[in-house]
Amino acid sequence: MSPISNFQERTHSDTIVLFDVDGTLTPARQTVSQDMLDTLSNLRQKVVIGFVGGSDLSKQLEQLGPKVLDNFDYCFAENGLTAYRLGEQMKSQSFIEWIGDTEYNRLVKFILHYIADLDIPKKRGTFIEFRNGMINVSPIGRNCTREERNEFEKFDLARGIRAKFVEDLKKAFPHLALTYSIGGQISFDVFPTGWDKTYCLRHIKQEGFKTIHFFGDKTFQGGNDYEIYTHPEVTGHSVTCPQDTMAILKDLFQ
Ligand code: M1P
Repeated sequence: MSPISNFQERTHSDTIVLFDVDGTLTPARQTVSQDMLDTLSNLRQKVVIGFVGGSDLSKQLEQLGPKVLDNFDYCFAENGLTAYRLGEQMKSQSFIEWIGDTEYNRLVKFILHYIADLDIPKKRGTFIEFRNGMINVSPIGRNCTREERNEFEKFDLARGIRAKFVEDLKKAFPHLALTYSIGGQISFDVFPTGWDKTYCLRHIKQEGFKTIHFFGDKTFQGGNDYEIYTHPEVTGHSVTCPQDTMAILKDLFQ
């Protein structure tokens, strides 16, 4: 069966529904429930579905399951900088090609020095995660345990460590058109301005969908769902948790 005829078998083949991952399809950095998988599988009979997450694909495989490329029509990791359509990888751009090694090395040097000087209760490992479309910076380090992750989130909420870090980076690199996005619990993403979640819309443009729905939990200004949620071609839905996502889907599509 060709991909196009596959889409045309949906009862509303001109509609696509896109989902954020953390806080929308799953609890933050946790795995998807069977209830949600069943809901998505039923929805896929009616419309085209995709997810658009800030994380890289390896984390989405952990959270959404090993069959993620089969269960979604579109898989957009790193805001769509890594993209799959019906299991086939689509062509995309890369952060390192955009920034170049000279500026990248200056950025890394600043970040690692900054973290070394930070007075925070715990530091673990992997302070910078290098991805295709962005870098992810974590003051505690991505190797922390779940408990340490929750502790850091609370600490950061009270002290604004990440917000200050982002302000200092903006001051140090005013000539780089970079966006800093605090989307999760322990880190922030750094990517070229414009490479937010609206980036994924480039990959679906040629399909000519009449309606594009988006579900996300960080839809407030400054949240990493804000740009796509407020995009003029998108019907945005702000949710509080995966149960809320399922309830709205039921209202809209049942
Ligand atoms: O999807 C939201 C964010 O999830 C993770 O954030 P954290 O580890 O801080 O909870 C990261 O993968 C981040 O890139 C992503 O935006």
